[in-house]
Order: sequence, then structure tokens, then C-alpha cells
Amino acid sequence: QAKITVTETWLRKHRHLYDGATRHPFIRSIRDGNIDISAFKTWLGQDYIFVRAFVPFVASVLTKAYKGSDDGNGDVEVILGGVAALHDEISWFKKEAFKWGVQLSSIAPQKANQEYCRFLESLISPEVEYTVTAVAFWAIETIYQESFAHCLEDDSKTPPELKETCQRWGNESFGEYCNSLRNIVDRQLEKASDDVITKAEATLLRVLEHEVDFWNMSHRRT
Ligand code: HMH
Repeated sequence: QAKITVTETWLRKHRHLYDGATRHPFIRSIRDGNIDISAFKTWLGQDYIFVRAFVPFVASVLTKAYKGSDDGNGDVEVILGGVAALHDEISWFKKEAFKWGVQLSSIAPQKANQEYCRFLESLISPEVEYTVTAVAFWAIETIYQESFAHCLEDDSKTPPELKETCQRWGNESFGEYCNSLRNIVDRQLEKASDDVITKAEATLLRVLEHEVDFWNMSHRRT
């Protein structure tokens, strides 16, 4: 008899916003095979910038996991795996950008991306509790996992040239990794104060909003 976890409660409560982030028109257009390739290229260039800003954020979560807990649960190792994967991800972005003729060095972050990166930076502050940052980390990864996994379902019409991108986040082992993050988060929330739980839930909502804005930015390409 598994009891209902905090993340479960939140996902039920905020289902509408969550689905808005994981079933966005941009993702639907990949899945339906009618994506505008220029929108995809916009996303690629902007996400490269995002991922570069994501690295110090994840490193800060790692530091807080090390400092803040009696880490008998192996949080540090799970998060370290995330840092290592980001190293590979940055190489992948460079390779993929070259393939599509996207010049990464000449791309400026758009407003939604800037705001999202600023939000990540605000979470790096030592004032922000480990639990709160872990919730953001879990949500950021999981939204991509669910979004891209959706594009790989049997009835999807994802263009073959975009399958590798979808695999990157939609694959099963990334899914398992997201589950490990969720377990970390639920274990932390189980022992958190009401104040931290409130802040963590607000942070989840902000991540969902930033993710929707990020997809919007790519979808309405410039
Ligand atoms: C905007 N959200 C965004 N980019 C990503 N690469 C991820 C989440 C997952 O790492």
C-alpha cells in the first residue's frame, strides 16, 4: 500500500499546467510531423544557451545535496550523474547545430530564455534550500522527458531527422533517472517544514510557467 507522495499530490493539483508544459503545441507539432524546421532550429540554439546556464545550477544542487543532508541516500551520486550527462549534452548540441547549419556563437538569448536563466541563477543562492532546488531540478528534467517521450510513442509521426533529439530526453533510462530525482524530492519533502513545502510548490509552478514560455518562444519563431 504505497502512500500518496507530495509530488503525486502536486501533479494532480496542477495537472492542467503540467500538461500545458508536456503537451505543448511545439511538441505536438514534432509528434504530428508538421513542425516548422525553422522553429526547431530556434529551439536548438536557444536550448544550447539554456543548458549552459543549467550546468552551474545543477552544480549548486549537487553542492547543497552534499552539504545539506546526511547523504546516506546517494543523492550526490544521482546528481553527479546529471552533471556528467550535461557534459555529453553540450557536445551533442554542438554536433546537432552543425548538422542543421545553426551558428551557435551568433545566437543571443531571447527574452523567455533570459528570464528562465535568471530564475535558475536565483536558485543558486545559498539562501535557497536544497529541497526547493531539487524540486526545480526534477521538474525541469521531467518535463523534457515526458515531452519528448510523447514524440516517440507508437502512433507518432515524428520526422526521422528529429528522432535522435527526441531519444535524447525521451529514452527510458533518462526516464529512470527522472524517477530517481523524484524519489529524492519526495524523500526530502517528507521531512520538510511547511514553509519549505510551500516554497517548493511555488517553485514547481514557476518552472512549469518558464517551460511553457520557452516552448512558446521556439514555436513562434523569430
Ligand atoms: C528549457 N528545459 C529546457 N531545456 C532543457 N534542456 C531541459 C529542460 C532538460 O534538460
